[in-house]
Amino acid sequence: MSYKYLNQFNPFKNESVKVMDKDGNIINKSLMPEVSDEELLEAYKMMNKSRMLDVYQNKMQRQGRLLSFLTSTGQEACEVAYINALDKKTDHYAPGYRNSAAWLTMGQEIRNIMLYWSGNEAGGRAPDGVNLLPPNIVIGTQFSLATGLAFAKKYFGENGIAVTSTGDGGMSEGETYEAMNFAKLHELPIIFISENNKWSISTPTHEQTKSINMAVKAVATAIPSIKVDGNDYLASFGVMQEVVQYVRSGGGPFFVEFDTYRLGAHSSSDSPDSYRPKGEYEEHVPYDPLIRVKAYLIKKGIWDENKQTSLDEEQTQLMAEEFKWVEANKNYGIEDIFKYQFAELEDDHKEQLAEAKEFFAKHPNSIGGHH
Ligand SMILES: Cc1ncc(C[n+]2csc(CCOP(=O)(O)OP(=O)(O)O)c2C)c(N)n1
Ligand SMILES: [Mg+2]
Repeated sequence: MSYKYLNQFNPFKNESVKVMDKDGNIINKSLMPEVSDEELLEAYKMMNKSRMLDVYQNKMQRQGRLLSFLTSTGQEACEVAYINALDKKTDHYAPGYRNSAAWLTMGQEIRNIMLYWSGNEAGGRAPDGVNLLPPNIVIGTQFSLATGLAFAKKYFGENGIAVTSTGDGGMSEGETYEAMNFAKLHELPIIFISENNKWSISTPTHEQTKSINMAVKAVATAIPSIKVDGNDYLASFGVMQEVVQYVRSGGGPFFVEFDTYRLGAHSSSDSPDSYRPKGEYEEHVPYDPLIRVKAYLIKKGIWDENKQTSLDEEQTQLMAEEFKWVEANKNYGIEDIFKYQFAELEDDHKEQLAEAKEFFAKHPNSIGGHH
């Protein structure tokens, strides 16, 4: 099979796939993927939806109406692209925690995401028929879970593939290597992704690994890899389409590094101003993936500022409606915190449950409610 991207970019030379420049001009015509203007517009609207979700949740969190949450701001292009390249009926996605753009693209509901960040675990569950696992907060676990899914798919002779993603920090975690090693040993149908956003909370990438990039880390497991400009939707989508084809046709695992940048804080409880070098954020703002696709669509004559304003308003309105539902439905019975771990509660759990009931009976409006 001849490839446009695979085998053409050497991770050891730190080569990276790019199609568009930061102003939305196509700089590598031969690398342009097959995507219609309509499909690109849909992808852009999804990226924008994720951004509006982040903006809205941030406001709610600052008002004390949402617990801590993590944004995809700056990373929307690769997240929407890698999900759009899948067959959502047969493929499964095991995410981390900073993946709301990918969750939305899979078909997760806005209210579930908001519910999850309100402290209600039920929000981690995807609607029936959506092959999305709950967020994984413990770094690395999603690589093992996806490997298990891929193993099952191969074992049962199904056509689907598994996809999973972690950050740059996640690539320094033992579990990610273990999962990749096992997946390659069994030639499983799986795509491992690292969204390299240059930070692991307050640790810059260069302080947690000496590797020149994340893509080379796959090489020791014999998994082929590629590095892509993750802020370039067209490059990300094109590469993913080929990678999906490679894996689905029995090639075994593949690893993709998306070169991106965390434009926001690590979480809503963190202030990057205390550790991010002065000027770094400003340097990255022009590379915002939304600006790039928007500029491209405007040049094509299918987008303009009026349409943007209406879209922002419409999506923000949607967030407000969903959040209204969440505020009315977020609380759950205290028993829910205890009842899923053991068939029968242990004595100390019974004591804790009684104590919690007493506390909330006395303080029904305590901050966080039944979180
Ligand atoms: C196994 C494990 N160790 C430590 C943590 C604490 N922790 C939460 S986020 C984070 C940084 C992860 O950085 P990265 O993988 O680059 O993902 P990003 O947040 O940048 O998307 C750490 C160390 C954790 N959640 N799980
Ligand atoms: Mg990171």
